[in-house]
Amino acid sequence: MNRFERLFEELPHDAECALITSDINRRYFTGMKSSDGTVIAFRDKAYLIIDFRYIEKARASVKNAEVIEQKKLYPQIAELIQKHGVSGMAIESRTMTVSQLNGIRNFFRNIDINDTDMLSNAIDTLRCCKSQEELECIKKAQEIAEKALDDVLKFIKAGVTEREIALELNHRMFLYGAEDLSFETIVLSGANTSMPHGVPSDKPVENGEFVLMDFGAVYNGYHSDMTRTVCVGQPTDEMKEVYNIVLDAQNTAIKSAHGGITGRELDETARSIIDDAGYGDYFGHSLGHGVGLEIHEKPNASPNYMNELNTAAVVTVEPGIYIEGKFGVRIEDFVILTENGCENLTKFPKNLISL
Ligand SMILES: [Mn+2]
Repeated sequence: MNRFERLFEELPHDAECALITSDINRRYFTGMKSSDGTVIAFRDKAYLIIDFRYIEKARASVKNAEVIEQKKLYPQIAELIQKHGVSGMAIESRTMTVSQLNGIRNFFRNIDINDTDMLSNAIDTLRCCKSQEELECIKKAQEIAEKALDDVLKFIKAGVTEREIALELNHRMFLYGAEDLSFETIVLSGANTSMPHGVPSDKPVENGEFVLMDFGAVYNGYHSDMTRTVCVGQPTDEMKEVYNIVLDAQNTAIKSAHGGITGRELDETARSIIDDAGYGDYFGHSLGHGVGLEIHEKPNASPNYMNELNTAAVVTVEPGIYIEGKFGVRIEDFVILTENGCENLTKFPKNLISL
């Protein structure tokens, strides 16, 4: 089954037509990256309407949709709607702007526009289940990130700044084949490590400090995400203690992860260990999130996510403890859930490293 067929399996039986307008989902369905274009999918056929800039590439690469060069978008869509004899069209509620929706309502007056979350939810459900092909890209993205970190550990020493370490990581990831960074690389040191999403500064790393690095590479559209916290010189007993609690929480969550566990349950496996150690108030974010064509996507491993995490979902496991003014520790791997457990896609060691 191709992705369009799977989409209509996921949608209610009376859904006749889906208008896919977001860049990410257009790429998901057609396999082609572009900054513009529209997919219109019917139960028996899908079309990609795309402008002159992309038409050559689209005709050569898009296999599961008929490629049409964009002239006047809405009249072209209207023609297809008429050809397929449908009376309703679902839109991507979560990404379409109000202005786009108004435009569509004004033009397609006789078409029933479904502006609920139905289509966005159905696409999310598909994207939660990674194919072998997608997994290969994610693994490659992770390999690139780990190779970069391997190099950068040799570069980290007292006197080097957070920004310099971040630049080195970025440079190495691009060198090893990243098409982009998953997000702006986070490198923090010393007291700055207590800010989960701090921004790298010109602060030099000092002896006896933690260095926290959260980063990822993009390969063929797919993201990776990992965090390691290392020490320059010797950590204090308190630093070691906190590190080991986070590591224990992280390992326990990975051991508990399997297809069918709810996001809340998975979060709780790690959170209870941090709670029991007396650091519950210092773990102020959720355990993890889905990763794929976007760095943050469904499903979530968080206290608010009551749904089951499906088999073949890719999720991060990233507990942390952050003590304001002192230091923070986060350790992040990401895993693919299987029926009986999970496969850890992150191979980089997690023992506390002193550089
Ligand atoms: Mn993450």
